[in-house]
Amino acid sequence: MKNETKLFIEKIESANSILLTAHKNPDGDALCTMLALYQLIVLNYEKEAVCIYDGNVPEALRYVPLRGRAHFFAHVDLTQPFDLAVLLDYGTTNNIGGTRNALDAAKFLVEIDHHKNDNKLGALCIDDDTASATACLVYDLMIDAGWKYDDKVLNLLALGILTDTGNFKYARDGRPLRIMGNLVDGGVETNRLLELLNNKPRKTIQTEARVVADAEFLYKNRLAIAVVDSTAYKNLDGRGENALSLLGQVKGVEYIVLLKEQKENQIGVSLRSKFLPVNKIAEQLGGGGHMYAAGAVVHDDNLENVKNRVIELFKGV
Ligand SMILES: [Mn+2]
Repeated sequence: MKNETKLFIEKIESANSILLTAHKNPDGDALCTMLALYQLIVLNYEKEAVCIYDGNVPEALRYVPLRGRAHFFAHVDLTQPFDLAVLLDYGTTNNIGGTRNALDAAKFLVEIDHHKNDNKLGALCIDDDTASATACLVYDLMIDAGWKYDDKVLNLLALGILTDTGNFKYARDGRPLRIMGNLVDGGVETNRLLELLNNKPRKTIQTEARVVADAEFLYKNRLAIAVVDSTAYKNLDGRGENALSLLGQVKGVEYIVLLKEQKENQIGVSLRSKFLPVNKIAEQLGGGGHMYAAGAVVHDDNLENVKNRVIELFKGV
């Protein structure tokens, strides 16, 4: 057993109170690995843990196992410091949000993450920035620790992998596929999980379709750029993955940009690429991410300004 695993187990065993959280506006990997770890703690240590998040959980994740165990942080009494806190899949401190105070107050903080991060918060870091999903790290941890698990754990880990790799499109190596092989052998039904995620509100799909219909194509149609204005943004569920995916299916398109008017003076930029990295472009906008999927949040109240800036950054691609 790895030393990190041993230390983590010691901390779980000695803790009287445990807090679990992940990045704000949790995606499938963030929410599902938090809930999987919750269930592993319940099954193996007969202890309760408190799962909290900031922001919104996408509607598409409404029916994931144990969804009801994750609470909006402001609805939970966090006044007493927790003995142990675990922060999953957070990337950078900017992504933590309202759960930060409870993490800072905790007596011991463990982080489990697959993002590149030079400013780590955890006293114990179970990190691997080459992993395709945090779910892979929790799976490895579970095996290394010899923890018992149930179907909920396996399904949650499978959901984390499926969502974070875009159904393996963004798998960085063979590990997520090998883990999924084990999960399927353990009883996970991938078709059932993919159907479970088909739970978006009608207005979301219709908004995404409209956004795609109004997209512009630049640089010999290699760059597709689409805009979600503030009214349409209210209908979005998550990051507008469908719009990004549809635009990526257009012949000749290599880069896809989605600009989202999230609130006053805040424009979200999602970047996707088929061949060349886009994380450098995201960094130039103050964000970051993976080679083929990155993003940024730009503080500007003029959508056209941001759009022109992004178009300029793609010049010469
Ligand atoms: Mn992730």
